[in-house]
Amino acid sequence: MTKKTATNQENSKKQQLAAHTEDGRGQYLTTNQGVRINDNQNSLKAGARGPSLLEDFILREKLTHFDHERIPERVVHARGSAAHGVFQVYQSMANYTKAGFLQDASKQTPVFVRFSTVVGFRGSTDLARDVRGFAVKFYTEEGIFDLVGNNIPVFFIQDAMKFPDLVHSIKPEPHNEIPQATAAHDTFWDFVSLMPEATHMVMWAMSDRAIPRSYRMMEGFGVHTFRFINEAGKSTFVKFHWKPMLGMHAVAWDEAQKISGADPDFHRRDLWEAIEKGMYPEWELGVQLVAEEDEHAFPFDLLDPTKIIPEEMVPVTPIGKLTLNRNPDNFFAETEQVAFHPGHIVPGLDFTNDPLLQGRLFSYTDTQLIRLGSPNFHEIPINRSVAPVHNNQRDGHMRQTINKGIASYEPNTVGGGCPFQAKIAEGGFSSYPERVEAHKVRERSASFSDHFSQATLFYRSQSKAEQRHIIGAYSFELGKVNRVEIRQRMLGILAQVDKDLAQAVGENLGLEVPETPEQPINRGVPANADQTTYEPQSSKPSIERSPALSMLFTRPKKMGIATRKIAFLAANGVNDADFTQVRAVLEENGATVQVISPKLGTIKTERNEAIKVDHSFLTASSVLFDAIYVPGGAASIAGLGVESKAIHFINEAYLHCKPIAASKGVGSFLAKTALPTGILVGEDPGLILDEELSALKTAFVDAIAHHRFWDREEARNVPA
Ligand code: HDD
Repeated sequence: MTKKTATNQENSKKQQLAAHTEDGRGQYLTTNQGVRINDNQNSLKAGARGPSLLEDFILREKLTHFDHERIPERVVHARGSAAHGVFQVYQSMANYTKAGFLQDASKQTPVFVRFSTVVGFRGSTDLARDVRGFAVKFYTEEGIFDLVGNNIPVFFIQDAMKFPDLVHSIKPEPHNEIPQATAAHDTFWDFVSLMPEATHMVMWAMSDRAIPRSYRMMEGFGVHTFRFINEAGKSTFVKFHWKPMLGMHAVAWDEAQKISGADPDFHRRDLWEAIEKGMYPEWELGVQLVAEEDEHAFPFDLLDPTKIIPEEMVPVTPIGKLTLNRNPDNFFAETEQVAFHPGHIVPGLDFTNDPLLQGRLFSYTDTQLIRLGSPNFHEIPINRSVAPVHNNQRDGHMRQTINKGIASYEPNTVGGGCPFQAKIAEGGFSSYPERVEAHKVRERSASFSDHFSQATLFYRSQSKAEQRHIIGAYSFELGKVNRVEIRQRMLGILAQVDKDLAQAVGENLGLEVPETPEQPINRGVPANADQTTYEPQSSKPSIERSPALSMLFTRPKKMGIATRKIAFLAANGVNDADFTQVRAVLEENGATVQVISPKLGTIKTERNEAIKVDHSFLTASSVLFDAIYVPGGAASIAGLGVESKAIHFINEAYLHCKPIAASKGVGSFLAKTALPTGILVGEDPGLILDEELSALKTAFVDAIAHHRFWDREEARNVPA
């Protein structure tokens, strides 16, 4: 992440939004009709103790507007956070696409990006185990392009026909609206245990990808195969990837659950604060390109959204950079009212026949009509194109545009034939003339029926720690399922993916995995179909291992500790050198230090300097920090030693495999914690407990950059 000057943030979209931005500072309070208000405290009454009068237009207007403040939340992805930014391509992509925003390396295209969870309601927690939405609106000079993706590169289902079933199964159960923001209940696992095509995506959702440390530290994917179209009309298949410059990092599952209590806005706050500090989050846009003639060169179908193209088969080429550099001014006006749509594309891009994508092309406009209430949702400032909009669409609720002239049809002569169609050479959009010759059928292509091999590839490509977390996640989620037959059916599916995985989960659930498990039955079959044609086909993964699938094997482009949050545990009498020197080195590296003490206010150092306390142990929790440091100072150590929450703080950070540093002389306090002593400390590079100050500083910065020391999980036995 880099610090940028404000001038980089000036762009056509910002100027457009400025015309719609209101600022009440230094202004009179008025009604919506512009009448200045003299009394905003009392309604109009017949006598001070008398009845209120219907005539009170000020009260009526205020209450009516308030009564109508809420709009329906998104049926999925209801909870989200967004930011403005820019996208810049590295070099012209003209060989593959004529899209204007991908031609010129000096051009910055304004963007608005919304991240979201999928299942929870608007007020739910950020740290749910869930897929994250990663939706990017490009305000290009040729119109709006929305890349409406997720942080997982595949989807649960292969056909949009199943989307309402999937969502109904994962949302809270309909009779009592329990549980909130989680898949861990009977209906979801009932559904996916009957639909083997979900197996691959469920595996990703049980991995650490589903509990990211930050929106800034996760990947994004366009999921479907799209098309690039160049000036000559040639098509190339393309899959889109967003790669975070900070690398990918997760929290521990136990930690995620505790963050949900301590700070349900954890991801929202993190994104907001990073941008406010000028530490702008960045991603590279990467593409996997497949020539048109290679459409059938893979052992899976490019149109099947439950499949990836392993990066080892087709590399991801970085083509540009996304930088988020400005927080929204108003959550509702921008983040809530933004309307994404995979069907918003510009010349140079086109769709494929992926049946999930095809269904999405209908669903997103339809949903905005109920959510935003009018076909004029494109006129809401955040949704407006910066390319000029001229057409003969007219009227409707809340129409903003004042269309001049009498010709609202085409062709016409009374309006001089305007607005007129654009030739392709003038930027007119034309669909790729793909040849299609087929019977009209409701069918699933046989090339979509390998449901397990990529799930196996994913599981086998994970590190030991990541596999342990996947086993833990299945055990947790299925442990919340009440019907044993559903758990058992899921074990049957897992046995198709990896026997050891099924065995480990089965053991935690107290269930047997049969020696030769039966092939799971696909229940997602039409009434008249031949069941055998829908049976899941097991085939060998096309490659044995894909290191790119592991978060831990994938190194960040920018290693470092910028924007990490470090807790300093200190009380009166803290050692000056320890405190100031370690704080200085962390802050120089872009990290944020917060001082946690038994009480709020200030503490005094050994040399009587005052230090502001950021949180007492009452409002702070170790789960909100990336690493912990305990400076020396006899009185400070004694003060912490009588604070059970300080001891718990350390134990919990240790449990969650975080870096912990303590200066020399802190031993009496550490002895009260569950940290290992002596030789065991040396075996854990995340524990820096007995170093001189200069060595401590270097080792601590390295440890924070490493993020987590998951190996600790194997041996630990921590009372936290
Ligand atoms: Fe969807 C929202 C991503 C399949 C129907 N979807 C929505 C958002 C994201 C995605 C990121 C939130 C956008 C925002 O921030 O406003 N959806 C995906 C991905 C999918 C996918 C990556 C599979 C590859 N979605 C999908 C299908 C359908 C929908 C198959 C229906 C046929 N999605 C919707 C929706 C939403 C939506 C109901 C809810 C709110 C909205 O559109 O604007 O129309």
